[in-house]
Amino acid sequence: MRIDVLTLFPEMFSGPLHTSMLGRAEKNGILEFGVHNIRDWSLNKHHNTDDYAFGGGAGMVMMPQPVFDCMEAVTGGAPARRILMTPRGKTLTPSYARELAKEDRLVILTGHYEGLDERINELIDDEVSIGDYVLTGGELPAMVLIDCVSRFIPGVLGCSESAEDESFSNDGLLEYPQYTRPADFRGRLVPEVLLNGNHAEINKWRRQQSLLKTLQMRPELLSGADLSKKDLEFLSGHGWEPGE
Ligand code: 6GU
Repeated sequence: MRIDVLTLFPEMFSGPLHTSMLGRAEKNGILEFGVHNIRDWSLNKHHNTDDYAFGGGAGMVMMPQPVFDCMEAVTGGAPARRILMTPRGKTLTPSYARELAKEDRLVILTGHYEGLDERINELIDDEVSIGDYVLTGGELPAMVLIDCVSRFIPGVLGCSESAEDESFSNDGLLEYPQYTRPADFRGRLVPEVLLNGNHAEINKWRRQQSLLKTLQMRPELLSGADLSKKDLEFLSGHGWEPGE
C-alpha cells in the first residue's frame, strides 16, 4: 500500500512512519509513504496557506488553492481513497480500518478545526475522527489511522501477532495480566499458577483474570462478549448480572 499525507507540518511524521513496525514494513516494501508540505504549493508571495474567514469571526481558514494543487500533484488523477482527518468525521473503528487496509492507495489530508474552506470537501472521500475530543491538528490522528490500518495489512505484523476485527481479540474481553522473569522482583511475586506448568489451570486463571479486568474497567463490554456458562457463573459470583 502507498500512503501519502498532505500536511502543513511534515516534520511531525518523520519519526512515527519510519520507526518500529511501520519502519520495518517500509523497509520490506509492504508500505510506501509520501509526506507532502501543502505550503510548497502555495502561489502566494509569502507562501501563506490560510486567510480570513468570509463573514468574519475568529480563526483563519485554509485556502482551497494550495490543497487542490497539492492533491492533484500527489494523485496525478490516479485512483486513491482520499481521507480528511477532522473531529467532525466518523469515528475510526477496527472494521473501518480493515476496510481501508484493502485499498492500494490512501491519501490523507490533515486540517484544522473550523479551518478548511468547505470547497476542499470535493477532494475527499471520507472524513475521519479518532475520538470525541479535539486535538490541535489532524497530524497525530493521521498517524493513529496509519498505524491502525497498517496492522491489518498482511506482513506488517509478525507471524505470531494477528490483527482481529474486534476491539479486543480475546472474545471481546480485555487482556489478562502478563509476567516475565524474574519470578520474584523486589519481593513482588508472579502468581504461583503461572509457574507450575499446568496449562489447564493457567488457561482458567487467565480467562478469569480477563473477566475480572473487563468487569472492573469496561463492564459495558461484557454484554457483547462471547461468554460461556462457566464465565457467566464466575461473573455472577463477582456481582455481575447479565443485562447490566
Ligand atoms: Cl481527526 N482532528 C483533530 N483536530 N482533533 C481530533 C481528531 C481529528 N480526532 C479526534 N480529535
